[in-house]
Amino acid sequence: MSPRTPSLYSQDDPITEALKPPPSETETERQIRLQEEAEAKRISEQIDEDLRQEREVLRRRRGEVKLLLLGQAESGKSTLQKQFQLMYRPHSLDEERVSWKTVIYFNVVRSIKHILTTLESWEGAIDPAEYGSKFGKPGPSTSQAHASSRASSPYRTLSPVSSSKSGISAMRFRLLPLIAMDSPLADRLSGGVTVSGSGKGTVFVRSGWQSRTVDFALGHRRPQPTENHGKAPESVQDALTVDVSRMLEACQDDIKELWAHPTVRNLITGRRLKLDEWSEFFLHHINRVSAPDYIPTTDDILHARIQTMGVAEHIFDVNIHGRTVSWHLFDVGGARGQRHTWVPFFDDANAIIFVAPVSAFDQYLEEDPRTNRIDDSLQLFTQICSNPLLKNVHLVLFLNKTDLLKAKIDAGLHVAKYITSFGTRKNDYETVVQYFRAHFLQVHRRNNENRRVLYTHFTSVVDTKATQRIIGNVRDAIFRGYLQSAALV
Ligand SMILES: Nc1nc2c(ncn2[C@@H]2O[C@H](COP(=O)(O)OP(=O)(O)OP(=O)(O)O)[C@@H](O)[C@H]2O)c(=O)[nH]1
Ligand SMILES: [Mg+2]
Repeated sequence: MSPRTPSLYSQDDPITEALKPPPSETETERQIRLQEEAEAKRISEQIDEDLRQEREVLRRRRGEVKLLLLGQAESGKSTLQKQFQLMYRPHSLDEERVSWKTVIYFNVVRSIKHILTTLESWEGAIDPAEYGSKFGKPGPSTSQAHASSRASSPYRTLSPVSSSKSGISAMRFRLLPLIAMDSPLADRLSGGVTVSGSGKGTVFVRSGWQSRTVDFALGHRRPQPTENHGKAPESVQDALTVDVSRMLEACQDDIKELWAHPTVRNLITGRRLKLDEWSEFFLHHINRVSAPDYIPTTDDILHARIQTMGVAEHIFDVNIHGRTVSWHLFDVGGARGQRHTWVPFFDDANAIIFVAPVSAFDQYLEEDPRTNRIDDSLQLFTQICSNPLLKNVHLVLFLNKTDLLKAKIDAGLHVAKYITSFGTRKNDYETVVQYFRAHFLQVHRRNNENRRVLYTHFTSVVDTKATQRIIGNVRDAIFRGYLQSAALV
């Protein structure tokens, strides 16, 4: 006889069998049993309901604030998130230092590559005497450099220039191995994932990339505490960063000379070479960054740049007036191709910090080089203010990168050249920030059916002291609004 397949309803099921009333059960016994079963069911359901209510009370008592950080790419959202992390979970940043080292090396390598590529694209227009004569260092012979770079470099665009004995070509040749680390560093950070339409090979990272970078570095295996000999996470080494560190140490003088070279300086002053703020920061600190025992400082981490992909949630327990509230911070990717990922998070948001970089008046979107960044910020802010899902959300505006705005104005940049409506107003910091603020306030006024307040702050979110004070104010204001809405529920 073939064995019967067990069925969910099988009469032979051992549990059904065990629960079956005895065959000799009388009618009275059956009634008592049914009553007891009904009572057991009622108690069980009551316990479930009590647990549910307890969870609900706990959630309300602890409170949960959902805060979204919105704004275009490079506006400073992730940097602001780091400031929240520093304030509410400072030790967690220590665990991430080793992954930030990879980002900083990547930022440096990309910056040098960008300088060399720009130099090459302008070399015909630059006086050859100036171009070739400023470097005293003897480099490899041009033919040697030429042959070697052709044979081994994936960066053909960086091949030596034709002018023989050029100081810059010699330096370029010496920097080639370091430049070639661009690709492995990018792969390490992105985990090999590239985002289509990201243009110039921008590297995006998803939520949790910090620990993944360490895992990749260690071959998907975290060391046991005993293997680690009690060392701090930042001292865990991986072959790639060790290689880059050695190269940086060896090329340090070349990098410094390149950075200080009059041709590079002239290209920067003439705005033919545009460097990002993080490039300038790390090249300025190249002595420290290329030291063999380099560990990123908190300030370095705040200046490091890596683009966010999708939405990353960060949870902080915020103690406010003796009450602990769990803050869920959502840091979104601001590039145009990332903005569709924001909407599912609008539903039950309590507050938004919209970050608009006011220093970007002379910059255009990487995703769309025809769109001025201030214009894009205003358009995006219009969408946020008018979105019906967000009509009750507490709205905060950070007019950010004010330090860079000051520096640009001090360097003599004219706002009216890029924003024609600025007209003949005085080109000083105060007039410019107030002008931009007025535009954002106008957008808000025109899209403010609910008569909500817009809180604005002038910020430089790399400045820890000032930013933490502002975070404190924002936290109090959000919390007041949160208590009011909770009282209305
Ligand atoms: N000097 C200065 N640099 C800033 C400021 N805010 C942000 N930065 C730098 O600008 C770069 C971009 O900042 P992020 O915080 O990564 O920008 P983001 O808004 O998260 O960008 P996406 O993730 O692409 O949406 C980083 O190198 C920051 O250090 C600021 O107020 N002043
Ligand atoms: Mg980001």
